[in-house]
Amino acid sequence: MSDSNGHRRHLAEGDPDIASLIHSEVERQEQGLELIASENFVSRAVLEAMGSELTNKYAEGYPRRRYYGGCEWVDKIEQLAIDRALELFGADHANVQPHAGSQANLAAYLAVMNPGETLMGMTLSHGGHLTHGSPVSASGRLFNAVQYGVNEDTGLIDLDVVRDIAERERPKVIVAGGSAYPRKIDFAGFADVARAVDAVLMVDMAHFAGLVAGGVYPSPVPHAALITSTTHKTLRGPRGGFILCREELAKAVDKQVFPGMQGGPLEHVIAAKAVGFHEALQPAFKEYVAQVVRNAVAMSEALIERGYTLVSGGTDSHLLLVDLRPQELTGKAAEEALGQAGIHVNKNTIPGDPQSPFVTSGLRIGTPSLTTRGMGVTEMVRVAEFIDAILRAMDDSTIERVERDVRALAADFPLYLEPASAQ
Ligand code: DSN
Repeated sequence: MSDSNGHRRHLAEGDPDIASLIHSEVERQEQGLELIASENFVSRAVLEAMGSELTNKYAEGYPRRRYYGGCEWVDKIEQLAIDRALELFGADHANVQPHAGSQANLAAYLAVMNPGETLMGMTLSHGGHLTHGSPVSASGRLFNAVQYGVNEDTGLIDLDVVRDIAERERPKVIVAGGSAYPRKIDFAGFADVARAVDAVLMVDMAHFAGLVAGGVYPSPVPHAALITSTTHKTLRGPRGGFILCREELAKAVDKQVFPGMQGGPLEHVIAAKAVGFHEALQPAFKEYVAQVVRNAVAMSEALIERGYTLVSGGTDSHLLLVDLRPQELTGKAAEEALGQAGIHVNKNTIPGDPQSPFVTSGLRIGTPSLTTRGMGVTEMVRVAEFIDAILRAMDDSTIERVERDVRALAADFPLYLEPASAQ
């Protein structure tokens, strides 16, 4: 089999244990159906850049302003990543060094506010993110975190409520964006609220960055002074983060990433980010993200037809959130049963969830990964049928039957285990 292991023969010889475990994980990805909304499958080009010798290089500082010698090539690589990020999103300034989204968020906050000042973000249980002020994250410990949520009846952000909270709390930073909000966010409306209370608007576009890049989701760039993101979700680059900002914040952002938050940048990952940005600049990427959204809508409709309730009634992005309360199921039980059949989703709290975050009443389902494999609307309807069959029966024989169907469908859309020359 000419699979990814064929590209890792040194690892197979030097450390067969790790090589074999990686191979098993590649097989899991290949043979299952990946519906975790924050995941995707990178190209071999991204994998090669990430696995390159650039990992050997220390390059603290920024292109042409480093604290180490020998940075002439990594300077060019990092500059290309910056230039491509700017071309893709049209911002004034980009910092491509954050190791992940959490570091990007903390650095962005610290660029415009001090510990103890007020940070306002969407609560995790309503679709926000840990780093938007959750008490268990550094963002909730360093800052005076206040939270807004969605309307529990509609599942939608109510900007009048956001404005009321902002007027009462007078936050220094307002964060828009989240990890389980299926609808488009009104960035212009958030900017109005921020302006009214003299706050800085920051948009965390990690989940929908690819959709923004491909023009199927509104861009926050005209509205937010600070934008943070990861590169590995809908954007389909390597695991990592980046920050975009207006020119007047450029110095502060760079200073808070390095030396504020991090030491040596991961230049191998930055090279892979550059490759991912390059891929996202190609016309085919626009078609890809348009299909991601069509697939999410198709999956929503197929689930609604089968009697499921979706938070906000559907989606206009890459993800949907199923409220399992009418089925009297928990997210935990559903995630486990689907996982046994090779359908990978994650349990997720829904607005007003009576269950704990370890149990939950919801499932978050995303279409970026299956769309990367080339699946379309027809396959989404089949996957909805698989999900429905399992959630209705929740028994071993149904799980075994669906697992066979899952494997057959996955085999029709090969990923990494085909000959390298075919990709
Ligand atoms: N943990 C990611 C997600 O799954 O949405 C966000 O960082």
